Amino acid sequence: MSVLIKGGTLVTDTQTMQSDLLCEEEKIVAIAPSLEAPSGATVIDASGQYVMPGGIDPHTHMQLPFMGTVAIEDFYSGTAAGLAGGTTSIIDFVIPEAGTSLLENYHTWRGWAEKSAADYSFHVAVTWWDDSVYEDMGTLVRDHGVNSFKHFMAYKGAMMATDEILVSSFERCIELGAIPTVHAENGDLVYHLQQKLVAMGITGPEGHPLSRPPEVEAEAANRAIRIAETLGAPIYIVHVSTREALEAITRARTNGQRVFGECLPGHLLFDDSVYLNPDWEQAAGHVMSPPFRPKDNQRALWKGLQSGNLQTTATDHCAFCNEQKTMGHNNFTLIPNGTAGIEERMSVMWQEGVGTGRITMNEFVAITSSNAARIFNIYPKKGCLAVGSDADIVVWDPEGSRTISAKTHHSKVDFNIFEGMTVKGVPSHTLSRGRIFYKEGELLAEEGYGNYIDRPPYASYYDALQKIAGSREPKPIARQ
Ligand code: URQ
Ligand code: ZN
Ligand code: ZN
Repeated sequence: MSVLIKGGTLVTDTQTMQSDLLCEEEKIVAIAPSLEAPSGATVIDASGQYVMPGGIDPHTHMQLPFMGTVAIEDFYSGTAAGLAGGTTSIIDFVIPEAGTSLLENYHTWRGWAEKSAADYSFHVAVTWWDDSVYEDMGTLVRDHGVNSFKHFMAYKGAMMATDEILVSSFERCIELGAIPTVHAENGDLVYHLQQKLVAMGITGPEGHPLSRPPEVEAEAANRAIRIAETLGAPIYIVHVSTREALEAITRARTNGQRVFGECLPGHLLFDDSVYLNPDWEQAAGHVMSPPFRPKDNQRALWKGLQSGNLQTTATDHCAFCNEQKTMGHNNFTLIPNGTAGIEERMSVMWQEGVGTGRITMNEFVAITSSNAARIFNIYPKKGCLAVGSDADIVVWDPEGSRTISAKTHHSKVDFNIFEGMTVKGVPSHTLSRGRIFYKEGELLAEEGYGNYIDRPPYASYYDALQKIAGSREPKPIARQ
């Protein structure tokens, strides 16, 4: 199966050039001007279009059991919707209930993801701690291609990681050459404010942002960054939504600390007025955590992307339909938290980023694909246009446009936070490992085509010790 992409302008995170690109057997095999089509090859005329690495969404939650229900998007429909939007890989999350085996949960999620239409990988959440968690993290890194572990500092009583868990897990990440990631909100503060607001009779969606003010994220982000700094761990902060959290990241990075930040298109576009919509469904449909913020935060986040202090965009695609959202009809704390976006991310970031001059096309590729590949150690297999890279490619029509609607999107959810938005800049073709699955408005996704992406550890602490002292694996730190 050969596909020749002719006449396009190749755009990577570092280069822009006129060239043809040939894919064969899942890989990119040639990048050069005026390539001849091998016999039987499919030829895509990319003249007037851009040829870019397929998007990588490093933060999704397909069919997540959460807040008493299950996210409606499954691994097939979610990855298929991603292909329709130009995204060719996702990194989802295994989120064990506290007290349950990380390894067993990993295998459960692997089973769910078998149906994926595009490639996928998993961050594994550390929601509790004992020696078995310590051991399972090692097994996951060594035998299962996991190099990142998630910590929810929010969601008290559910999956909240205490500081003690952060310290133990961050230390273990250092030993293994893995990167810790955090959802940075102070879960104790949120819980306290939620109880206070409900007791005051504030039970509608307007209570959601009031229970999670910017300080709640800023404190947690700074705390996680300082813990990582003290221990010498890298750290990745997911869905950064506030100026203050960005300031903490910027300070640390300026200080030479290895801190990475992610932001979502929703936090770049929407403000907290969405929660004041008199239409309950509209307001509840925007309930996600951290919440959409007062307007000045959006400007700060764009500057974070422009300055390089935020490196990736993701969607946190965690889709609940209107009926599920009504679980919190009388109490906003029970509204399942989450919004969708995997099909919209690339076009929204193109229009609002490149289209406005905020970012260059190369920076667009960096923040929608290559940076995530580099941070999570799958570059240049993913996030790259080079001979030998996976042929995950989006052919981008900068003149094409479409109007976003839940009526026409490919997601299973019946709500879209970008409803009615007309975006200029859309995929004309999306290829996953050399096969065309989206072609000029037609989605051709195939259930089960997606492969699991192994993500190797970074040079681990053990390797360093081995090299320096030739010492054996150090004893695990005695646990309380
Ligand atoms: O917190 C997350 O990232 C998951 C549970 C999705 N929900 C959300 O509101 N962001
Ligand atoms: Zn989160
Ligand atoms: Zn999430």
